Amino acid sequence: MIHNPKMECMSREDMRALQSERLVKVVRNCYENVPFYKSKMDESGVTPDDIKSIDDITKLPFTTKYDLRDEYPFGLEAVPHDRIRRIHASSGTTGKPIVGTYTDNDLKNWAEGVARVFAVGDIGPGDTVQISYGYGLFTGGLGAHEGAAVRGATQLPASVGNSVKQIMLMKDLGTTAICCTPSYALHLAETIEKSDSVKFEDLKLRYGFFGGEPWTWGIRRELEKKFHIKAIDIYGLTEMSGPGVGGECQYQDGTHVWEDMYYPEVIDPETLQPVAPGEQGELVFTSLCKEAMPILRYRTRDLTHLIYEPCKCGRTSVRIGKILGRSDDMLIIRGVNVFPSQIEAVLTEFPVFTPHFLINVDRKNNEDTFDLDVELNEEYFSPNPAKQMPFIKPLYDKLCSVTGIKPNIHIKEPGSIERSSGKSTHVIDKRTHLINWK
Ligand code: DLL
Repeated sequence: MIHNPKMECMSREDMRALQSERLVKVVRNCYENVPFYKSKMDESGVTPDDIKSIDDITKLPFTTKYDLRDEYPFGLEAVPHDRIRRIHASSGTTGKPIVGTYTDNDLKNWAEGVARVFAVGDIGPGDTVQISYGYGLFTGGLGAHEGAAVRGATQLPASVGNSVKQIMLMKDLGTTAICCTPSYALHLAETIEKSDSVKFEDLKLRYGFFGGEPWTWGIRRELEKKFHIKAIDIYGLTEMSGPGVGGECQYQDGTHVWEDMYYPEVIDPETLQPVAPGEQGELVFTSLCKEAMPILRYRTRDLTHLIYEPCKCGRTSVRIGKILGRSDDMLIIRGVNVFPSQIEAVLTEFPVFTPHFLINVDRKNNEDTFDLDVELNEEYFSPNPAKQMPFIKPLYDKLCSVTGIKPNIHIKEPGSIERSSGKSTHVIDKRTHLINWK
């Protein structure tokens, strides 16, 4: 069902008018209340009076992760601090985290965005939503929690970890929807496969709402088949609120963006100009309703494309295609660009392998090395290299043709590649320590 037909099915014309009205307001608010935006706009020679409609958005300067770090913790706050009701933070790999602050209204809008995604699975009273995203500074746990509350569902705040207990609760408490990262869902599926007391047939699961990291169609197929569910992609980022900036509908053909709240653009990361409609580039978001910490033209570093064709579900919003990865995740190996999601897509085409993998990149004798650890499923595994060869060859050929580089493939024992309960790490790049910072 559609949670908010007025907003989700609004005509494009009315949506543009609403976005224009909201953009004009948010830009003025930023200019008048956040010194950071005032100086950025002054530097680029743009004033609030130049922004008359959503079409003027390209006149505005971008905001980057570095700006948020520089303004840590509250430099982007646009309301008196006593109006802040919640603070979250995303864990960066280095340095200070990115802080997200919320007024009452911001929390309400955030929960509304998540509720719209849950409504795709008709989640409501009578449903038990097991929230196996981390609770804490990460937005996944509490974000999904509040969205389930808006839908009137029973919230089961399981958080991450303790997988044996997770599957026991799933069975005993009659969980009907599970929310976690797709990599953790894979791990939960494995835990069930190994369990004597819980079987997939015992579960009442109908839906999975998976996000927080890129995942491929191969993983979707695997999760849907094993759990007997429909797997829905939920997208979001701390800077815009958290999960629920958008989500897939039942047709699973792109992620609907809740455009009344978050305005998406795709730009060429080199020229910073908008790409042609439908072309791949970097996703940029402007928050249209956020009070505590409005953000103008935030460069997400997520690489994707926008889909403008109307969707069969009746929602009129723009959709984003599957996220290829963040530009930060892109590896350059022997001069070739490779995304972990490409490796995952290839690997999941071969049912003899588990979907778990680890890419090891290093530099030896001035040349990049590319080693890929993969696991054969239990029934195919043998420690004898001669017996592994027939499985390696087709995978090797496909990886060479898709990525253009030759990997050294290593077969590992089933279950030996580390599993993650949150966002997964697929890459160890030892070359970074070779960078000369001087
Ligand atoms: O990951 C919010 C979230 C939690 C979304 C749970 C969905 C579910 P951050 O920690 O700030 O927030 O990370 C945001 O994660 O820019 C993407 O790179 C990635 N990401 C989030 N959802 C998806 C998705 C949360 N569905 C960053 N597909 C984003 C691909 C995703 N990547």
